[in-house]
Amino acid sequence: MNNQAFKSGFVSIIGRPNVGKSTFLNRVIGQKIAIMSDKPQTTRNKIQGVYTENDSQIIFIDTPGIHKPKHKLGDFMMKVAQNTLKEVDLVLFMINAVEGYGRGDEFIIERLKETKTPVFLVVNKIDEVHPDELFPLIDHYKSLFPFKQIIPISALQGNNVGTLLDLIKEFLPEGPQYYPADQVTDHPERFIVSELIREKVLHLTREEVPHSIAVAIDSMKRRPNGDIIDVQATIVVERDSQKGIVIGKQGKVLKEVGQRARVDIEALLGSKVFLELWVKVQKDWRNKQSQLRDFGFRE
Ligand code: GDP
Ligand code: MG
Ligand code: K
Repeated sequence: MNNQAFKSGFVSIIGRPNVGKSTFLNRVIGQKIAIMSDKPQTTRNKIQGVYTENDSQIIFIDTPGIHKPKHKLGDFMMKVAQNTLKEVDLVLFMINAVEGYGRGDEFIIERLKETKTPVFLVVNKIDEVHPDELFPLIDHYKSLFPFKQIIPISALQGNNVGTLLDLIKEFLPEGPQYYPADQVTDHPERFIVSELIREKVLHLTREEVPHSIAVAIDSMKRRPNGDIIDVQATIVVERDSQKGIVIGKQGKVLKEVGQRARVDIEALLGSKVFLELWVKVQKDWRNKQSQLRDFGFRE
């Protein structure tokens, strides 16, 4: 009989864009719930991934990148991220072993110093560097902040990810099992669907459409006979020129977005999906705080 108490807690993953936060989360949870992209700041909302073992449960929060706010949306994201840091049991500060120390990290470390939450330094992408390069990098970070643990990993290949999970478990307080063991996310499916569509737009338009685009799910309903889910969504851009790019010549780009998104949404929902997409111009929406909520930005 195992008489050790159940452990559980909330873990926030922070780090500069593209260090591998979503890749890590996806590897641990084993399902595509956070959206991966090689463009920065794909993840704008909190996404919880729940990792359950028979003696523990880790609830991961993939926070928006902390960075110096340039406009209202940035401000809002910062507030979300900072509140998150205070609420969690542990923070994983992830860095990229290839890029090394950068000014974005300096800003994050300043924020970390403002909370009492313990922090692990996770050095990701070690598959891309020689071990000798790691030591000076780690020493540098050590001199900046009293990390409780320093763990080099490769989120992509899986090296040391198990070790990191064990260390997290050791650190968690005794607590209840918050979620059923088979639940990996408490995020509404609608949000994941909108992120899947947004991801396809970003991929297919390359650098031409900025991250300011948003996707709103207008309707998501299963047909009465049960075998098809109808999804209607609107892609919101800031300028007419962007609308043209998203639609493409003779609607080619939008059609491709729809086809690729549908495949992923069908996999997510386990059902045939009929997807309809619209594109709408809404000028300067980033600076309109009141509209943020409509697109699912929550505090
Ligand atoms: P996020 O912005 O921090 O969520 O970063 P992502 O998880 O979206 O990853 C950004 C890019 O880095 C993607 O192209 C990933 O495939 C890549 N990446 C993530 N982890 C690793 C890793 O351990 N090794 C390598 N070589 N690439 C990685
Ligand atoms: Mg991400
Ligand atoms: K990203």
